[in-house]
Amino acid sequence: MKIIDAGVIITAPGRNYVTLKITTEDGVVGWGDATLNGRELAVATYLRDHVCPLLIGRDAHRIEDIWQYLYKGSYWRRGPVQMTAIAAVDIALWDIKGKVAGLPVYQLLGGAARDGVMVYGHASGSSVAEMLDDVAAHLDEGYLAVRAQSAIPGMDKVYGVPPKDGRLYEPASSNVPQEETWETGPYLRFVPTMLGAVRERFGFDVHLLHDVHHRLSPLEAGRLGRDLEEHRMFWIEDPTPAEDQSAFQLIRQHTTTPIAVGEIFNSIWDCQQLITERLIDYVRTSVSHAGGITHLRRIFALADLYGVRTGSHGAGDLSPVSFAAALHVDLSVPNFGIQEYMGHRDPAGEVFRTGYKFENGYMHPGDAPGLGVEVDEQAAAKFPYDPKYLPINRRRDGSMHDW
Ligand code: CS2
Ligand code: MG
Repeated sequence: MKIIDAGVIITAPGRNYVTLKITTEDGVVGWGDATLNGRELAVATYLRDHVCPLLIGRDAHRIEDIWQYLYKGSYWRRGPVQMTAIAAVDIALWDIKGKVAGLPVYQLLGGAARDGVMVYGHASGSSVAEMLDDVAAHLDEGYLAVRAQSAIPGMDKVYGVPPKDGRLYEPASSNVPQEETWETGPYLRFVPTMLGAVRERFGFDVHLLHDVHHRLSPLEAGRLGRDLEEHRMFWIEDPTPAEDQSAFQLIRQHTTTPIAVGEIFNSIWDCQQLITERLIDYVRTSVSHAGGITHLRRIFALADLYGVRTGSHGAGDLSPVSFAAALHVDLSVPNFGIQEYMGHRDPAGEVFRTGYKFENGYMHPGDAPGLGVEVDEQAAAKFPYDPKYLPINRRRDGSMHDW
């Protein structure tokens, strides 16, 4: 089944998304998510100039061969731009294979290993009271798991908290990187109180998560983990920058609080030591940044060998195409843990027609052939690319810090 066309759609319905469209000689279309928040055009160019021309004439059924062709064939290895581009091709080809087979992608991956995919939502607030009300709202909607983030006294802005003007939280909100000020002390002193307030009001039945977002040293992360042990966290996420995987040995020496890492990883080698030395409890690699369904399944299979469970990234900057693909993988793997579900703001729904459903804290991708998502190209054309950057953090002394 030959590929006769491959093209890139850049659209900004609420935020920027990059989508790959692959068309076969039989007229079957597959969609892939190629969105890399803040660096969208890099992936779009990589696809348009270096990948799409090489796809023409290839057999769309040969997913693994095309994956290897694009990975080994570039000579240069890994990296978020290349692996997001390969991911988009891979996701689109699995979409095509499902449509041709008349089966939802999860059926091609071995079928459902569970009835539904437990998801967690984002609760946040510019105060603890506001955050607690947002947790309550999520529980009322049926969520079983909630991530809690709140403003930190003494800090003007902090990751994960919506602007005070009531706008929804979208980290890439400025056409130049917004500079935020960070100090670790106030954060380390406040977070146990903030998360303790969740336990005090809602008890221990709700799965409670928190995203540290790469901002602590390994020892500070060990300290935070120990201070949170009484709150029985589901996980703390990205406690320290994870390029140095061995740093997590120090965290493990100090705390039993579960750790989740991986949303910024793009290959199995980024997390190989974390998994094989059991330095993490959940691996968060996403289908759209870690080489697609084909590579993500390899990462999750390795994790399964070591008792590490999945916890894929699912922020709003991963498009509904990759969120649907994530649900198909989540449904099929034996070591599923949890799936992040931040949702997608309107008017994204005008562009991406999705089939996945939320019910009582669980989601299901639906049983439409393929991924179950279609892209309305006429609607997409109404929302031109809108250059945006993620913020950066500086310490009070002006030095750069992780955001
Ligand atoms: C966050 C993301 O959802 C998360 O866990 O880490 O919101 C992250 O900040 C964005 O995806 C960056 O684009
Ligand atoms: Mg995160």
